[in-house]
Amino acid sequence: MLSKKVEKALNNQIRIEAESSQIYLSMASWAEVKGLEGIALFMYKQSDEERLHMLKLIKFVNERGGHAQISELNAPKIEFGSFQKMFQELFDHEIFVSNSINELVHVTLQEKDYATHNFLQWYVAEQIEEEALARTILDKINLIGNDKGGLYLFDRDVQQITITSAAAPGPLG
Ligand code: OFO
Repeated sequence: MLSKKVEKALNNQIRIEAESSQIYLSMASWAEVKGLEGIALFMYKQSDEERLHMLKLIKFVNERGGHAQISELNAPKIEFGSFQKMFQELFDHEIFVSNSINELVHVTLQEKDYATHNFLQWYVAEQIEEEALARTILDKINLIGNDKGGLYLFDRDVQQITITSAAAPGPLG
């Protein structure tokens, strides 16, 4: 059984994952309109993954006797300026999500809720991967600078990363 405090913190995380999904969906749409196919594919996939992160939390809360609440979300931005800025935003957002997961883990320890603590380890590991991936992409962006041909190759590279990671087991698998 979840304590009220843990339930509230989990519901807050459900909202954050849902908002993350919307932010990446908006990034995907922006990239698609700009003709950045590989980047769009990558962002659509990130968006799907965040939705799965959200669903996994919803199921957990309900299974543990709580009530997962589906709430109103903040609207994401529509314009991202440049793909460089967009990936920086993705990275910053993942750092924000990691901090939020850490806070949540902290609450479970305060409440001595070891079942939820254990469940959240999957998210802790996932955040390490997502931060690393975002960092790798930012490094590539710094390498290409403002080179047009570089952007073409970068877009294809990101597409390749998306296809490769799609072969790996997903969050519900
Ligand atoms: Fe990338 O954030 Fe979910 O966990």
